[in-house]
Order: sequence, then structure tokens, then C-alpha cells
Amino acid sequence: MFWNKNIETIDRTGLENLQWEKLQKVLRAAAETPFYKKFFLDHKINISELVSLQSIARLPFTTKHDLRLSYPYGMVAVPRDKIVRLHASSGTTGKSTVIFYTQKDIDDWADLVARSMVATGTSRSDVFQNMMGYGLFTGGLGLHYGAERLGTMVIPASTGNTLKQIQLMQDFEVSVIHITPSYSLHLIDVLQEHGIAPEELSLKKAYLGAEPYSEATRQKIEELYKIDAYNSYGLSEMNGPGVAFECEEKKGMHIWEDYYFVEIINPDTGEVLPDGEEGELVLTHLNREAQPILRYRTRDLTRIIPEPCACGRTHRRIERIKGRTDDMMIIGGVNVFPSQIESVLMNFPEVGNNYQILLERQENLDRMIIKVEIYSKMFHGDLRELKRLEAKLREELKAIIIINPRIELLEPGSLPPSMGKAIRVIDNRKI
Ligand code: DLL
Repeated sequence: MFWNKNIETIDRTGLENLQWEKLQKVLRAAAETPFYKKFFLDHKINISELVSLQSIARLPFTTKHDLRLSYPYGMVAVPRDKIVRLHASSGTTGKSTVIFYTQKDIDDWADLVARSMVATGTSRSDVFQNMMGYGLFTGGLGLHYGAERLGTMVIPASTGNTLKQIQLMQDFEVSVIHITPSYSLHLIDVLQEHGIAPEELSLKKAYLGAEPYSEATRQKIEELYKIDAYNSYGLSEMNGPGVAFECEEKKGMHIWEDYYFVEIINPDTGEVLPDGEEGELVLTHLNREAQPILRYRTRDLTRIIPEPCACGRTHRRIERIKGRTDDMMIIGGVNVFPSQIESVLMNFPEVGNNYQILLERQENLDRMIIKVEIYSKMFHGDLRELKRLEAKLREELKAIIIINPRIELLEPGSLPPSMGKAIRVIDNRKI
């Protein structure tokens, strides 16, 4: 089943011609933004000298840091009154990465999501429950608009409230869900606790994404629910979900190359690698109006699968994401950098120098525990004072990283002193 057969099965030459046409437009639009104007000047880039798709490799990379530097409007390529929405990633305050959309960007995004859903066999007769967060995160609204575009009935359930989720699934005979892999494992536990067999539900498919998980986890989820689970990849900087999606073959994710120009690079040297070799995924927008981003370093490790797919789509596939080249943690689908936690902790005079972030998976849900040593001069052993400090730390951290960590306050000198590079994050989760 295709959403737009012509474009999904376009021959490679046709696709590359289309990409080149779109790239030239995007380059010209980007060159008008304050960020890229300076960027091109600093790097002595004259876009009229870029004469082919391949010459894009002469452009330096854009990074998350650049997005933060250009916060809030430095990368915007349209007048303010053409922007209809923003989304943001990592943190709710301060210089998070903000992404802007025009109405056309929203429509294009919905189209890509509809295309992705159809590639998995979903149709208007399905009932779709979206269990990803609605709000600044792209997982909620992104799939929502795409599913509506397709004409599927959408239940905008968002995250949490597991019993309510189950009731909705039962009452409305939900056939497709969108969920993080970790939450799906928790949900099945709750179903079992309540004696509900997956066969009693009408569920046929799950779209899993927003965080790394293994092929073994996919298979486990498929067996537990007795469904097909499809991998979905995306990132806010490239709209959100709908960048790459598995088709019914379930052998890697088609990356929608009429919207995204794909490169795999050696993360250490920046050199572009041939198809098939593993490296960091770099993406360039080919369609965006509000905020075109060029050669964006996703920090995600994967490889292009060079062989054509049996489904007939000509857009190349990427393999399941293997890991990241930076220290970003993904906790229950929420992106958190250790530096965000450190900056909160270090604002408290009561906090000493040593702390540790522990990531655990309990009942299939991610938990973050932050062990914090108290500064020796501030350590009086007064229990009420400690409780107050703990609550204040938790509150301030939650405001920045969205998730609710457990705080453990420790006497000075309790954590192992760091020898050389401090190991701040201990991830005990098995993916
Ligand atoms: O997580 C968008 C999304 C929502 C994708 C719902 C899929 C489903 P961000 O919050 O900006 O956007 O986080 C993007 O999450 O760079 C990857 O490291 C990771 N990620 C997303 N999907 C997958 C996946 C959304 N299927 C970051 N497998 C990306 C592994 C994934 N990692």
C-alpha cells in the first residue's frame, strides 16, 4: 500500500534531480537567515559555487550547539507572521532547541507521517491511540496530524494514566498504538496484572520510537502483545517523527529522501562514508520553509542499507540506531543532557562537588536517581533541613529536565572520588 506511489517509488535519478532542485531553493532560503548569513561568511562559502548535490559536502555541519546559539529566532527564514507553531526538545526553559513551522511545514510533516503509516498497512478504518506526549515534544502532535491526514480516527491519549489507556483501547477497539518501547513494556505488565489477555484487545500494530531499543526488545513486544511492531525514527530538528519509518517488511527504516538529504559521516573526521558503512547520520532539510537546517549532525549512529527493499520503495533504508556520539540520555523518551543536571546542582551552595546520575529500569519504566554529596561546611545533619533541600532540588531539576528524579543526599566523601574523567552517569538499563 502506498500513500503517494509516484514519489515513493521514483527512480534514483529522478529522486536525485528532485533533491538537487529542492536543495538549491533551501540553500537560498537558509542564506537569508541571520545564522547562516554569518555562518557562510565565516566559512567563506558562496552558495552559487555549490553546483551539485555532492558539493553539499563542502558545507560545514550544523550542530545542536548552533541551534542554541541562534535561539530564539536566528535560524528563521520567514517573517514571524508566517510561523504557526513551535516545538522544542530537551528542557522546558532556557536555551533548548526550538523548531518553528509554517502552515506548509505542518502540512508537509502530516503528509510524511501519513505516508509512513500507510507503509505499515494502516488505513482509514483503523483506530489509532497516540500514547506519546502532547506538547512541546513532537511525538504527540506529529503523529496526530499525520493520522488525521490519513483519515484514521485518533485518540489523543498522550502519556501516563495506564488504566485509562487500557480502557480506551478496549472501548474503542484500538488497532494501532504509538508508544515508546519502554512504556509498552510497562503497559503489558499492567494488562497482565489486571488479567487482560492481549488477544481480548483489537490491537494489530505498534509504532515504537523516540528512544533506543534493541531488535530483541521489538520481538519481545511483538510476542507479548501478539502484534507487529514498527520502528519509527525522527528528531525535532527534522520536524519530529516521520523522518524514517519501517514498511511492512520490517527490515530497516525508509528515510524519506524527497524531504531529507542523507549522509553518513565518520564522527571523528567528518568524512562522508559510502553506503553500508556505519557512522553518524547527517540530515539536510529539502523542504522546510520556516527553519531550513543544513547538514545537521544528529549524533545518531547507524548505516544505510544499500540493497533495495522488497516493498518497492526506492527511498533508502537506515538500520536501527546503534547509539549516540554524545552524552545525551533518553529517559522514557525525554532527552536530557548531564550538563543540564549539573548546572542546576551547582547553583545550590549546599551541594558539594561530587554527584552521580543513576539510570535504572523498574517495572519497565525508566527511573533517574541523582546521588548528591552535600558541601562539608553545609552538612549539619539536620533531617528537616535535608528534606527541604531534597524537595527544592527535585523541583528545580523537574522544571529543567521535565522528568522527576529521585534525589539521594549523601554525606561529603560518600561517592568514589573521580580519578581523571569523572564517571557521572551509570546506566543500568538493558535495552
Ligand atoms: O524523539 C521524535 C520522535 C517521536 C521519534 C516519536 C519517534 C517517535 P527528539 O525528542 O528530538 O525527537 O529526540 C530525537 O531521539 O536523535 C534519537 O537519538 C532518539 N530516537 C528517536 N527515535 C528513535 C528510534 C523525537 N526509533 C532523538 N530509535 C534522536 C532510537 C531514537 N533512537
